Amino acid sequence: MVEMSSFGCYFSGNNIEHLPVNCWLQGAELAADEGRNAAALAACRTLAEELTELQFPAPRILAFKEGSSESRYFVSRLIPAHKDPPYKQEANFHSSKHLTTEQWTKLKSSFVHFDDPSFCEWIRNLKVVPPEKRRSCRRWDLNIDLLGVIEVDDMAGVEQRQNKSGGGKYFFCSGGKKKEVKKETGLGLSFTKDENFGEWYSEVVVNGEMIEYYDISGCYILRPWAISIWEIMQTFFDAEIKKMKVKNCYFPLFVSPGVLQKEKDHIEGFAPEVAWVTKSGESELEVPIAIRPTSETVMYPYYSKWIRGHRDLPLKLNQWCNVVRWEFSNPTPFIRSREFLWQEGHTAFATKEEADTEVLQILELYRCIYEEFLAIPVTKGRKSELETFAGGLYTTSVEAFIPNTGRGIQGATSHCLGQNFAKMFEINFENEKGEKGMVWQNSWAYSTRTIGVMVMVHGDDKGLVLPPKVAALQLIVIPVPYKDADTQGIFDACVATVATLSDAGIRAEADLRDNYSPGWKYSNWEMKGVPLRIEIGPRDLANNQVRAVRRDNGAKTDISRVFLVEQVKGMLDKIQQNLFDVAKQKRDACVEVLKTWEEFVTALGQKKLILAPWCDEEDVEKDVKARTKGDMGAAKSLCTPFEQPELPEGTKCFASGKPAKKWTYWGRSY
Ligand code: 86X
Repeated sequence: MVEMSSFGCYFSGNNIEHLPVNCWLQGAELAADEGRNAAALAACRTLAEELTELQFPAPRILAFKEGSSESRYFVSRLIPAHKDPPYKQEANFHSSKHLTTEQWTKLKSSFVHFDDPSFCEWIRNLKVVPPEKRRSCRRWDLNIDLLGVIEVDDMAGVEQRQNKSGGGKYFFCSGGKKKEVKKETGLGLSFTKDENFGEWYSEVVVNGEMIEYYDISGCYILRPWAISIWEIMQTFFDAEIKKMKVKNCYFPLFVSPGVLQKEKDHIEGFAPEVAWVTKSGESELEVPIAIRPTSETVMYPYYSKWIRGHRDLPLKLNQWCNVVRWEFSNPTPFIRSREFLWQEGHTAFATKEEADTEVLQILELYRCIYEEFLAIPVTKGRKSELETFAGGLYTTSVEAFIPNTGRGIQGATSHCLGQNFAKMFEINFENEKGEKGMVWQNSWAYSTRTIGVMVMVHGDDKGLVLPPKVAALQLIVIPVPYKDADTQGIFDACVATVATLSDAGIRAEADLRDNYSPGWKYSNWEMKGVPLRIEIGPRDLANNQVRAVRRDNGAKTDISRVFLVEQVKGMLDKIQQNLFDVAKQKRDACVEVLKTWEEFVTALGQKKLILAPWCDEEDVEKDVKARTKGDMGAAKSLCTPFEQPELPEGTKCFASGKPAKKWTYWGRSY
């Protein structure tokens, strides 16, 4: 069986002489490289043959391993998931610069997206047959040593889709989704959270003034509304780690290639995501320079230099910085962006015990950020072997869940690296007795992804919903003047209300703009997610009261100005708690505790967060991934929660039937 959900072939016409050859050749190398890719290549090739019946010139074919960075790149460039302006959604292969504008336009316009399920099904079911049965390849010579050729059982479904118009055609098959046509519904959002979550999210983050799209795919402008949330979390976390004697520092953004590749195991698999600087002005750099995707290789050579004896330990450094990972799949603001902000902590200890302790202390801070600040329930636990950071010993994480999509999302990670990096980077020390030892290291990070999870969990059809603890503005005061009522008096009351609340440490402002109606302002601040709105109209003025409206549940309360501060504080606390409670209720409603494969498959189809007994074997997890592969992405283990339900003697693994060792959360994830 050829396993792939993404393959492509490009049929070059005579009209395009200078194809991005490097790129196709790279495909060829890949194909020659591995049996599976060769099969994929052959599938493309046979398809090309069948579809064109030799009416086109020899095709150039690319074949990629499913899920590889190359294939993701390929998909994302030719079927952009990126929500960029159309002119930015261009494939940008290495040699595409050799194409003239016309050639490029032609290439683009000859591109066809195939996502018909029967077509995908067919291509996935192609079988590899031994070389002796191989058909003559006629003039499809590609200088590739094929390991096998595909026998086509049934082309019926495909024939109808042949393109007989001549000229170049590009075919593509993926689990891609059809983009829905955006419907304008006037004010507010054009999509509801339930109907079209993806579009809803994109619209909310923009209309809520959190982000602005940028002219580079996968990069977003973080507007003050988002940054202020980041800063509030940062203030908390920074103070907490300082209590733990962690010091802040800053290492350079750039990484030399030698250093980057030093830790091979760790870099392997990530390499396609590394972004490089190759030029200064017009001249090529002698040695290209990488941009940090994470800073292990940047920092650890200096740990080696700075750590000599036990008195240099522990070394606890943190940096607040940006990192770049050139992702190819479905970029999503905050959730998966090519540049993001994070803190990365890197610590070194004399003993494993100290390292172990810190891993959990940091994890607790991450729980706190999610649960206490962002009002998002998370599960603390340990990652499976397959999901553990390659360079580390064990990985712990806080895991959140998005009920609407039924996907888990890793909230933050705290790794114990063991002594692997110490070995690689020679981070040694001498203990009290003069004996040589290697340090034990940890690393931990949380990123601006936190903000995306918050939007996804709490946002509603009116826009963002910000938990009071992280909202830049906790309360907005809106004057509601009425005809010939005392407008000045109302405005004065608004200003006074803000002053009173600000003095009490509440982040409040009045919206006194005279070019917007109160109604427009209500919607605007609802879109931005301000937790509490205070309206002051003539009646309120007369009664020395204000009207408070909660963003989370719309509840309206009249508050006497005498008790303003206590009442508002109480309401903000209630909102914070309610957001958490509702989120937890929704998440818990999605949890399905089960024991068999059949139940697992059903639950997965119902977007559940699955808790199942597992034998904890890597191959079994691989098998689960393989067996659940499809358009929605495979299921994987999310974490093994530290809080384990009882596991009765004799319980079997849901996937392998072997004796279960633990309860583990499973699901699709971001
Ligand atoms: C893994 C591991 C680790 C420090 C953390 O999770 C906490 C903070 N780092 C990060 N990781 C990579 O190592 C990595 C490496 C390269 Cl070269 C890359 F391009 C992408 C990566 N993504 C994740």
